[in-house]
Order: sequence, then C-alpha cells, then structure tokens
Amino acid sequence: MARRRASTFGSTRLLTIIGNNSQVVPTVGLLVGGNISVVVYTDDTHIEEALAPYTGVSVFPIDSSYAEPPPDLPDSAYILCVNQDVLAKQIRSWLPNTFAIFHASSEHKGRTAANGFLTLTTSPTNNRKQLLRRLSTLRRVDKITDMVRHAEFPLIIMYSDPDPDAIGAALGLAAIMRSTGAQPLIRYTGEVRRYQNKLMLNYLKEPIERLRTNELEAADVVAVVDAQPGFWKENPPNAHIVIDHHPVREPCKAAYSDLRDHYGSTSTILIEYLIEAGMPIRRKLATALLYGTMTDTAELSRNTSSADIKAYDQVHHKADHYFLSRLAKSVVPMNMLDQISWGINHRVVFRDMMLIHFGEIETPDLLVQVADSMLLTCGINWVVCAGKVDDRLIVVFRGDGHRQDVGSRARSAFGKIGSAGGHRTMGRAEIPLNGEHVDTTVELLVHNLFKRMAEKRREKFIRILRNHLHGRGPSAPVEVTTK
Ligand SMILES: [Mn+2]
Repeated sequence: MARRRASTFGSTRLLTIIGNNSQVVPTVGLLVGGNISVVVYTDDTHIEEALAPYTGVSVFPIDSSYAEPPPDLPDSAYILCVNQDVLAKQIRSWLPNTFAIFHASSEHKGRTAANGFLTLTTSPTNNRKQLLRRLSTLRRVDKITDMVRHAEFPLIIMYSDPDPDAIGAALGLAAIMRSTGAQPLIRYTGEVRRYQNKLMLNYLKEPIERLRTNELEAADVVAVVDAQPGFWKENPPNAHIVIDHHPVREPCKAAYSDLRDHYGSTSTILIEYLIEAGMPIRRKLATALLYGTMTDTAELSRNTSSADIKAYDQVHHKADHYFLSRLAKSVVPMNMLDQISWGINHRVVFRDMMLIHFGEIETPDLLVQVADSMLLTCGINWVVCAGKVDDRLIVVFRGDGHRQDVGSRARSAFGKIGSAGGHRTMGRAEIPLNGEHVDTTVELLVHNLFKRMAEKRREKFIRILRNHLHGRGPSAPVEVTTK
C-alpha cells in the first residue's frame, strides 16, 4: 500500500481570501481548525468584525477599488470572494501567475468556470443529490433491519453453486442483520464446485452450508441474494428480501426488493448499504465483498458501472490482498500437472507458433491452461492446443495480438466445419466429429490450420503428431503421503 510521502509540493498551509461577498465568512469557517492559516483582505468592516472570533485568521483592510495588491501579499493559493466578474478579473491582474485561484461567489457556477477560475466546493445541486442518494440507501437499510430485528430464524439463501459475488453479498447482508442482534443462517441450494470458492469459504470460517429442507420451513424471514425466486425451476422460496443485479425475470413479490441490473455485482449494493450506514467492514467481509465485485466484473473490465468502481475503491484498502492473490493463483488442479507436462514434452514448434495435440482429454480447461502458459515462451507469438472431448475436436488459440489475430485465424481455419471465432488474443473452435477416431482429428487439425502449407510439410506435421498420440501417455503421478 502506498504510504503518504512528504513533498515540497502540495504542503500549502496558508490561504489568502480577497473580497467582500457573503462567501468570505463561510469560507473561513470551512478552513479554520485544520491547522491552516488564513489571511483575509477585505474592504468590508462588517466582515472584519464577523471574523474577530476566529483564531488563526488575520484580517487586513484593502481599498474598495481593489486596484492594487496589498504590500505583503502571501503566495498562492487565493480565493476571490467577489460577486462581479469585472472585479474578479481586476484582482487576478495583480495576483502572481498561478493556477490556484478559486472563485467563491453566489454567481452561477458555470460562469466561474468559464472565466477560468476554479470553484472551491462542489455545487449545492451535487451535494443535494448525494445527500438524497444517501438518505434513500439509509431508508433501505432501516427497512431490512426492521424486518429482521424480531425474527427468530432469519435465513439468507444463495442459489445453486454459490459464486463469489453471492458469498460476498450474503455476508454483507448477514452483517447488517447481525447489527440488530439477529442470527441469520447463510445457505446455498446446490453444491460448491469451484476450488477457489471452497478456498474462500474455508478462509471465511463462517458456518455457510447447504440448505436443509426443514431450515426453509422454519425460517421466519427469507432473503435471496444474487438471484431471484424466479430462478428456481420448482418450489421457489417465499422470499421476504431479494437483493440482486441480474435482469428481472418475473415481477418480484418480496416485501423488500432491491434489483439493480445496471450494477456489475450484488456485492456492490451491499457495500453501499454498509458504507452509508457507517457499519464496520472487517477484513474478511471486505475481502469477500471485493472478490465478489472483482469476479463478477472481471476486475472492473466487464458490466462495470461507476457504482462498482466506487464500491471497489471503498473496500479495496480493507481487504486481505495476500489471500486474494492466493485465490488468483489457484487455477491449475493438481491432477492436471501430468497432462500439462506431457503437452510441453510433445510440443511442435513452427516458426513463431507452438502446436500441441493432446488426443482424448476430459476437459478443455487443460487446453486453456497450457495455451496461456506456453505463450510465455520467448519467440512464441501464438499457441494452438487441441484435444478431443466427447465427440468434438476442440482447438484453443492464444496469441499476443501484436502482429496476428488468432480469433480470425480460428475462424478462417475451422469456421466452415464447426463453430469458430474469438478476438485478437483468444480464439476457439469446436468441430463435431460424428464418432471419428482420434487419429483422424490430427489430419483435420493440420489440413485446416495450414491450408496453404506445402503438402510435404503438412505430412511431416501429421506424422509427428500421430507418433505423439501413439507414444506414452502422461506419466503416473508420484505423491509423497504422510501415511
Ligand atoms: Mn452476481
């Protein structure tokens, strides 16, 4: 985390106010108390009297024409508190060259900006909008806490296999409910499949479990997060609270609903609630919320609203970044390592391209992992990994996008015989096989990938790849156990 650095710049602790309008006294009020010295030049004796009680403020009289600078005018910054544009320009004419000249006047804000002055504070319209937004959020938090304050068995449900956003949102809502003394259960209806999500649940050490039938019946307040009752194919829960960012499927009958499909994550909504209500966000909660926002918006690169960016900013410094980087790095399952090493040992390099055919495999994830990591090889600008999954040939393309477009390569190679496409750095093709043997996929791959290559060279490619497939498969894993 960046530490605040001492700098010779930006350490101004002295501000000079020049003028006579109604903004002088409030502006002084804004500045004093923060260890800032204020010097005021004014032609108005009433202002001089009004400023007498303030400490750290020196007031000097100036001629009402403001025609000339006072003899000992301090350095910038300056705040001009005059209403007439002519007078503001007149004062600026004798001020030193600086960008730090603010104009505080009752005049229209736009005109101040148009005249080349900075404005000191945000406009009242902006402040009002922000206040109203806060109030409506607080009203929402009040409503939720009212609903659970006397509940005996509040229940928070995540739909199916809970993703990080659902987990973050559920914990955020639980924190709000717990502030009333309620003890909500947090449950999911499916099964946790992804390794990272298991890791996250382990880290949180919260009793988050699979929903049992009697729990739903016993619950007196049911909340659904990051989903809507309409998601259930049968027996949707009778939810009292629904908070979600998915498009609305059917009208929501819940007593409380907050559905914002323009938000990138449900965690964002919960971060807003917690921040506006001034509730503490502990490290683990912040980590879950941040990870929820990050995964649903692909690190703020997809479906991201300004609300998501603001929420990200508000919890970023509270989160556990060592744990988040552990999560980000946990992508290769242990049992894939042998297949990866087989692939590396059986690579075929042609100019700046690397080709690996894995033969029959269980999951295309292997192709993605290997293609991504082989792109790190010096001199390799694009990688193609192929494998037969069920009755399809899957070809994964990865490139740096610098001099080639692998998405269009995938399309021109396989677009006519299967579905193929992508963008400059990523491409993919899926070709239906009609029960053909894995051997024929080698020809299919080479003939389509290298349409304009000399026949002899293509045959060499096919021979090498076939030999690879007929050779030894991945070696058996060696594991050191403690037993
Ligand atoms: Mn989500």
